[in-house]
Amino acid sequence: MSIVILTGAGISAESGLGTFRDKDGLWTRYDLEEVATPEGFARNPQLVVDFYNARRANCLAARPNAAHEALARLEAARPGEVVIVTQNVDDLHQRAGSQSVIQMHGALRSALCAACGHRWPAPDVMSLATACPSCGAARARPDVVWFGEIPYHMDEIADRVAACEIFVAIGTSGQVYPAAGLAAEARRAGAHCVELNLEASEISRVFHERRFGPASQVVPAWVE
Ligand code: BJW
Repeated sequence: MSIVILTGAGISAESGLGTFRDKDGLWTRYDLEEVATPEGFARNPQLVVDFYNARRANCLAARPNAAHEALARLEAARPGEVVIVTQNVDDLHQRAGSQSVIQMHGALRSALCAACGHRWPAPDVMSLATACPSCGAARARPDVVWFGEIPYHMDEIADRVAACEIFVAIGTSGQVYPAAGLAAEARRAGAHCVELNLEASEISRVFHERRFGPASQVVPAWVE
């Protein structure tokens, strides 16, 4: 049984990491054009690096919750059958024990050289003066996918979605593409599609089955 699990910010909400579009979400406090676009980074790189340094500090202090842990148990019980495609840049799935995790929007713990594309482990506090270990340029940026950039591993994700029998979306508002289109692709390919979310999302109608409530409750209940 091939199972693809798409996760979004809602799965990490109960670990204390903010979502983006909820009423107290990050995009109510920050202008996404300024902190999550290449143009914003070009205008004010220090603002963007500070934003991600604060997010990284929150992530370091956070712990996986019952939803992350349930997904790790699912994978352990079904070796080779489960892949998590996460939009999240935190590492809570990995810290819960999940091994098959694709981070389509990048990772807070990774730095990217804007000059040569080299990646390396990000320090807890990134600085614009950091030199790339490969080419030496001082063009370090957070290794995250901003609006207008192409998400990572899209070919592998498309293959896994086309081949899956069960597709589950957890804690995502379904407002950001191409992630938001994956459920419809899975359904077209014949998968049974399940939404686990606090409340109905933009794409709820795509799913065969919907369960609403906090991830720490609905995810373990679905897994067990
Ligand atoms: C709970 C809960 C609890 C709360 N329990 N649940 C017009 C139409 C269509 C597309 C476009 C368009 N104009 C532009 C586009 C493209 C654009 C896009 O989609 N824009 C939309 C805003 C319209 N997309 C892009 O630019 C992407 N690239 C692209 O399209 O390239 C072209 C291409 C692609 C593929 C092939 C070829 C070409 C890139 C998108 C990059 C997104 N980046 C961000 C920030 C970077 C990472 C970071 O800083 O963390 O990624 S934006 C932000 O949104 C972040 C997230 O990963 C992403 C998704 O958010 P998510 O996870 O869904 O969070 P929320 O807050 O929206 O929702 C939380 C949900 O949880 C809610 O439903 C709550 O109810 C729920 N919840 N508590 C369970 N306790």
